[in-house]
Amino acid sequence: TPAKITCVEDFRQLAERRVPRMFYDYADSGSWTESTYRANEADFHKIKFRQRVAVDISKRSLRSSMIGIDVAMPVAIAPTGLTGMQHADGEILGAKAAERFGIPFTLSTMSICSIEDIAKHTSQPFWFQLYVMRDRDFMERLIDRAKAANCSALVLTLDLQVLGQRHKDIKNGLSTPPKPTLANLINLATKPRWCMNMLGTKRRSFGNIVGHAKGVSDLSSLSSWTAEQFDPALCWADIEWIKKRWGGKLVLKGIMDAQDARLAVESGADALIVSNHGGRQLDGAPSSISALPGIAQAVGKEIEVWMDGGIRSGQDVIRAVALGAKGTMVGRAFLYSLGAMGEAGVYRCLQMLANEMDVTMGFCGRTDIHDLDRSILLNPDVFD
Ligand code: HOC
Repeated sequence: TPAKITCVEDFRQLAERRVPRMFYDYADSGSWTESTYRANEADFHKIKFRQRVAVDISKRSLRSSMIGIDVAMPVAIAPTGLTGMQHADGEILGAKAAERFGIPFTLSTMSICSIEDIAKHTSQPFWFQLYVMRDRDFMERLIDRAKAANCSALVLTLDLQVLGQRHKDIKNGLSTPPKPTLANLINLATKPRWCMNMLGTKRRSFGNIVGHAKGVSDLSSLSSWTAEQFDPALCWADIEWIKKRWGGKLVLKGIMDAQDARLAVESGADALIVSNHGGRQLDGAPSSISALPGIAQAVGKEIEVWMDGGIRSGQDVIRAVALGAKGTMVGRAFLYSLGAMGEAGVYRCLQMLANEMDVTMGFCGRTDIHDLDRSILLNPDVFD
């Protein structure tokens, strides 16, 4: 029951019960063998803390900043596709919970609720995630809409120019909304709460690309649309163009290599995100946390280095910060809590992460998130 939820894994299990199979699987899967997806989570457990005692830890603070924006803890909600299918109006609910908690929310281009929906339901600036598409006019329109909505950062995804195959999505016949097949109807009959919520909203297909991607609803039309639209010729010159056109804070997502990290620094971006897209793209790539130290070292203090992928607790955030991340992003922890309990679930999940971070920091004998570095770990060189 919701009262017994004490960790992200509990949210995952509840979401699995409450969210229709195809959307739960969409959130909870990786590409091909899912080895990278699994490594993202497993590698965090290879990092061991140094427990310290008899240090005055009575006053502790997690407050930090990400690209100059004050945050209650160094965690932002990651951009996730089809979020409004985990729970009706999911992006709006996630943005509201993040705003209430004091952390940034990132809206995906492939969201159900639109940029304008989020702007209407929040009062703080949120972040917008963009892909590089062949249709530059469409990109410009999206950028202009994000500007008009007062978004305070553009998060540019660089690792989805081709699509990693996700077996479960194909097998489930992923579509939004679900097609009324017998299998889907049987599954939906076991999800009355989700159905009731969904009946109460009109937001059931892609809010940002509507009008541009006519007829895109199921996996095959979505895959063809992304294959047509997402520009495989993307190169660093495009990033320069986007930076100019946007004119605000720019964050590059999907950096897994120290050489690319240097190019990201040279591009003038404000931050980069060490990310393998939650193990959903290049299966066989290393886990994000194992790639973080090398990239952090290559970048130094020139721009902020963040990471995402595999964070399932506040302890994982502390591990990432210790290994050089100025910020982190959570995708699945957000989706599980949203699917399980809507806005209240997301808020509770953020509280849980903060509490785990706070206590872990105390066990390490530190009182301020800014004082965390490799010295709080027993094996800081585990991924060197
Ligand atoms: C067929 C889905 O980044 C993800 C998102 C959105 C991808 C759009 C194409 O699922 O990893």
